[in-house]
Amino acid sequence: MFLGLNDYHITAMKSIGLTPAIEEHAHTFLDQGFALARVTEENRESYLVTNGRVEIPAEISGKLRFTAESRAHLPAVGDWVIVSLLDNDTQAVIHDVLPRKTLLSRKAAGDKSEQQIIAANVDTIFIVQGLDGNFNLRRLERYLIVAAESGAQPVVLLSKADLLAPGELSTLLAEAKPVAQNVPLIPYSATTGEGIAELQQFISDGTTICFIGSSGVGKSTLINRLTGSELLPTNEVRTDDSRGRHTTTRRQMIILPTGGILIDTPGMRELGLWHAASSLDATFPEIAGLADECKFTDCTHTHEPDCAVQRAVNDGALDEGRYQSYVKLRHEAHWMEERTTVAGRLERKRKEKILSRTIKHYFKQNKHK
Ligand SMILES: Nc1nc2c(ncn2[C@@H]2O[C@H](COP(=O)(O)OP(=O)(O)OP(=O)(O)O)[C@@H](O)[C@H]2O)c(=O)[nH]1
Ligand SMILES: [Mg+2]
Ligand SMILES: [Zn+2]
Repeated sequence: MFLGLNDYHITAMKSIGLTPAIEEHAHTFLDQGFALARVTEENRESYLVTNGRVEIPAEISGKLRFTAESRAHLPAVGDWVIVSLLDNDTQAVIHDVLPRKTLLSRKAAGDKSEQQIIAANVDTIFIVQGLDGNFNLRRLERYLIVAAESGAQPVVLLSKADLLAPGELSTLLAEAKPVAQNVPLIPYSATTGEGIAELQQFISDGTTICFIGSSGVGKSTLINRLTGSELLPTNEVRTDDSRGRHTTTRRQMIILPTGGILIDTPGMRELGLWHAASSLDATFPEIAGLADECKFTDCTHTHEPDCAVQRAVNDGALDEGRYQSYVKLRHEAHWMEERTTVAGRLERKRKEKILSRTIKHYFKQNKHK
């Protein structure tokens, strides 16, 4: 039986990450006979929710669906939700989503300018990258920005260390270190077990950890190893390019009996930036520092004169690959913000107004000719 208000069990709730803030928010609802639960799985429009003891299917109430301003306002894995129970407490209806402490999201795949939530209320993000053909510093930068934007703490896990020849690991680590900056960087092997104890230090009772990374890097394999079971399906990667086969197809929360809450996610083909302008500078601190010395405060570091960033690239003080990556990501982040924020939309409107005035002016002048 699903436990409602009367069976609200604080220890069980804490094991699934309950915080004093959520408890506080939930109080008024609990007084009215609703129950508190956490979303553990999302399948299109249906969900699974738990109270730390039992997991049951749930659907969104008509009102919540109707009043949600966008997809991002609907529940996602990791959300704390207010539910009512039906059918002998075997089915729940979600009425409200409680305020989120952190929110891990990206631009939805495809052409739409829409936010897609990966997970909510995450404390730590395990960014998993393979030390095989998947190793790519430019991709790592992208993941670091998305993680920084979420408000959760990132940790970079480099999987498949067992596949490297002796000496190779130190070379790859030396390359990854300046990209990861202060973010912990842990090489490990799910096959031999090396590095596992080190990454386990980030897992503790009540903390929520979300695993992200390309398909085939070993997210589900690592979760299986941590749970000591074959709970999640895994699949071999293609030998020619180390790519995975998109084995995991949904976001799913796994609660470790030893404490800790893990969220497995499907490997991402593209990780488009949602709002990221503020995390960009945090991920590229050396470039942000140089930018203070550019002549123009809104310098894009691409064509402007007296640009300290371009100067540093020319002098060899700034890595060219990192510079190119920064320019590309900055452009992407600004483009998205112009389309999706109020301030951005106003700015775009202003530009369009100027353009339309210029066009009108041009036609007026030509008419008199
Ligand atoms: N040699 C080696 N192989 C590993 C390691 N970790 C995972 N693998 C293998 O990599 C393959 C892909 O692992 P998965 O766990 O399915 O990868 P995933 O990240 O969950 O992939 P998606 O679910 O598709 O996103 C499997 O064949 C694993 O056995 C490791 O540390 N070393
Ligand atoms: Mg998987
Ligand atoms: Zn500049």
